[in-house]
Amino acid sequence: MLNIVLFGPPGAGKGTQAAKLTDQYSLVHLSTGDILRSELAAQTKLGLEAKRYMDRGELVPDEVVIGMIESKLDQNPDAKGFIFDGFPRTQAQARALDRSLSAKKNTAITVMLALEVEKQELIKRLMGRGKISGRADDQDISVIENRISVYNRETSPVIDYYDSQGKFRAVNGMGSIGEIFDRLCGAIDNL
Ligand code: B4P
Repeated sequence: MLNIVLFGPPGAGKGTQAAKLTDQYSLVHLSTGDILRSELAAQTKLGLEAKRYMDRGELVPDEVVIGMIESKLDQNPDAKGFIFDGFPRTQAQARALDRSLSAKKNTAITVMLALEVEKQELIKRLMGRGKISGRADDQDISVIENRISVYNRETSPVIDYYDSQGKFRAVNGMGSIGEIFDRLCGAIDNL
């Protein structure tokens, strides 16, 4: 199986590139952000609970997102591989993902592809999306700044977790969507 962790700060292009990689490599795309937003749209208890964190730019508790990913692994018995977009965001999530992939699928993460983007570009992209998406967390500069701080403090240590396993690859996330996609495919095809 080809199992990719697509990593990077908010606005790095994870969701954008994950959709293209899913088509290219016939993978199942699992985005915790998308799952949480669909729970919220359906007004489920989980979605309403998660909204309190998302609107402030904070991480939703580990046990909530780990449970969501585990049920998605169960719902995709025939997957050729997975692309994890926005997950794991903490080392506890990374450890849980390793355990679940091993126990449920007898497989492991193949590679972590980490998109690197300058902070001013992240803010520009997120504010741009906020104008059309209606997402509360994309429309307020202080929430965007908090998401980037939370990433630096709580999420970036996940790089060390995969680096220690020899699975971390940095990818330049500046430039056009097509250029970045070509870089990601190059990194995968070179594995
Ligand atoms: P996510 O939905 O994962 O949101 P994100 O990181 O902001 O989005 P992404 O990185 O995918 O967006 P993209 O760059 O593609 O998370 C939202 C919230 O959910 C979190 O803050 C947290 O509260 C919660 N959450 C999610 N997962 C969690 C977890 N595992 N644990 C705890 N909490 C969790 O796109 C951004 C914009 O840039 C788009 O408009 C796009 O069109 C544009 N863009 C992309 N590439 C571009 C390029 N090359 N040039 C110009 N624009 C580009």
